[in-house]
Amino acid sequence: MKRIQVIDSHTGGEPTRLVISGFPNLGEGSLQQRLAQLREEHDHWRAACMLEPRGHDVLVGALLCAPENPEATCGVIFFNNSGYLGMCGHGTIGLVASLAHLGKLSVGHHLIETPVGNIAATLHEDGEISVRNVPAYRYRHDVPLDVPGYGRVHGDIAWGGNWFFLVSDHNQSIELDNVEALTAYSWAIRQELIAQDITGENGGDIDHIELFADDPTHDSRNFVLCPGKAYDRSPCGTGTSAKLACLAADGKLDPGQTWHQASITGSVFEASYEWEGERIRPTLRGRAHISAEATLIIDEDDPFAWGITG
Ligand code: PYC
Repeated sequence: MKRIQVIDSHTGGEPTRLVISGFPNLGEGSLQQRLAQLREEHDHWRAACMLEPRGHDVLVGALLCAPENPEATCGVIFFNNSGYLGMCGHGTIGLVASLAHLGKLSVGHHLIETPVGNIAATLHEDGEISVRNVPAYRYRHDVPLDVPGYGRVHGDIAWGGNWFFLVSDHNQSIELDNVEALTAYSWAIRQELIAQDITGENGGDIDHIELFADDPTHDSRNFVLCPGKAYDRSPCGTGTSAKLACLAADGKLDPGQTWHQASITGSVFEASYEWEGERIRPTLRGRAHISAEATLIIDEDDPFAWGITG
């Protein structure tokens, strides 16, 4: 039997499963190299933790790694039911809360390595966590897209640690009772981006679709469809970063000004940015709650030991 030690948490309703131990050794290379090794040689470990019967399509995994830089608190590789994420904002908040729960991290600033660059996280006295994300930017503005069955929409393509297509002219109701329709709509947009070979910079896969609406008490409400077809229950840290990049590019939000991004479930991230050359450096603030301490067991006699795969 193989045993994987995990801590489960949720950030604004979106779950994170932090893998503390039990995965194969990925060596001491860069986080990018270790991600490549995990993807190419050990992907079934991701599947075992993320897919049914142990996981589910909403879950995001975070593999705790020793950092390359001894000054960093840790490294992390994020993944989900369909593959790997560059960065994950809600997942970083979950990572910090989980390490604090284990007594491995204290109030203050922490450098964290990810495959798409270094980030900084702060655990505040009140238990909230800020994440200073990788630099974000808008790559293309107002891209028209004819979506079969729905008609023309326009979206911005922006990087916030993952690639996003951000749409406001959608005529959809961003309410929890409309999630099925929002999922079908956003999936149709994603399929059409693929069909038309519309990508992020250097061919980056636009694997997150983000729809916006007004919100009565916050600056905006979003619906974010993740790569594995589940929607983000939190306001999505990388999606909020992509949104800030667009607001900054349009001159609609000043550096240091606070943006309250609500999710479709009603959870909220507080966000702001600073300019860093042509890009912005977003900071997100939120809170995570611990939901489980567990040992996953992989029994080789179990026909679904490595997950139910399509
Ligand atoms: O918070 O960045 C995020 C995120 C990405 C996918 C799910 N959550």
